[in-house]
Amino acid sequence: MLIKHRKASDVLGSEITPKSVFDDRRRFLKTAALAGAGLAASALPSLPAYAARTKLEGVEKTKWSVENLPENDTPNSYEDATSYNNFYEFGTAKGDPKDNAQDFKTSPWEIAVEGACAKPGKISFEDLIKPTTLEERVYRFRCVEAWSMVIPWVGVPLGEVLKRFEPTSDARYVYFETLLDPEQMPGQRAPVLNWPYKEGLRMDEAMHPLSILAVGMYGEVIPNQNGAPVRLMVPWKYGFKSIKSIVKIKFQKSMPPTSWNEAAAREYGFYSNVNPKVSHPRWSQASERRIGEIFKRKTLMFNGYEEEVASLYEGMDLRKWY
Ligand SMILES: Nc1nc2c(c(=O)[nH]1)N[C@H]1C(S)=C(S)[C@@H](COP(=O)(O)O)O[C@H]1N2
Ligand SMILES: [Mo]
Repeated sequence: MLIKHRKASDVLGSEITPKSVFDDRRRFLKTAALAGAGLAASALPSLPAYAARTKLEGVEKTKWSVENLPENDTPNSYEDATSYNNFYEFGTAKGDPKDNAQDFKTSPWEIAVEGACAKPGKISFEDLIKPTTLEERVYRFRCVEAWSMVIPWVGVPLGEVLKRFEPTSDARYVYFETLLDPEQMPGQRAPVLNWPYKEGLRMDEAMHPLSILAVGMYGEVIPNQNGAPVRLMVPWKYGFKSIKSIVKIKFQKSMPPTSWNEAAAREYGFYSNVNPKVSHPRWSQASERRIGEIFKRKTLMFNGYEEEVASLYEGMDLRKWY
């Protein structure tokens, strides 16, 4: 069994918040919102980022584990990674996903896999993590907004999962889709993006060993605000490619539409490789601020994974294919 619910004795004192405080805070937030009151966050009782944190068992270290990180790449705190998020289905402010996604239902969960493959079907969350070992991989994560984090993800190699469905030679691209459920996802009640959120990869990118389906962070299941129960993680691309709460995967011949490309084609291309030499139309991509640090650092080509992935793009004009 891979999932173990944490025993009360495993939980650090600081993580424990009595249910009554949790309920009070939620009531408090609702009331504050209704009253339109702009109250300081410090006035709120503290609440764990994830009410019932669940440990993942049997997570194997990899060559991308924390031991092998370059010295200047220290993982961000759990608090940073789970309270500063982009997940527009739960609101557009960085603190919204943490506040609004706590009751999001992530179990049972199924992903439909279809399109150009010999064995289309459905895969449950449990099936997804069963035959594969869970791997810990500490990856740099770079948002197009020029901030970054270093996060210990737990995931399964995307390519290994895709192979189970036996993609055919028509499978030149893979398309991903997030859940569409305005009842649970308040952000979807307004046309902020073309819902559901969509993303795509070229087949060789999807099969690359660095691409993972992440099911955990910091050794535990992914908190809702980070894309529970399963989200994509492609560390050499800007963060918006790492689509959250995936319910559909489709193999196809043509280049898939992507939400951000549909929203602003000039700003967000299909490839979205981290590239300090190609500016976003509204800001430079040459530097980034690591969350928790004061000074900016230089952005690395392919987010520092150049050695591993540069060959995928040999001969391509990366200004054209941004
Ligand atoms: N479904 C969905 N996936 C999404 C997003 C989103 O709004 N909806 N935002 C993207 C963006 S812009 C970023 S930077 C990352 C943020 O991931 P994090 O909150 O875990 O840091 O998720 C990406 N995946
Ligand atoms: Mo982003």
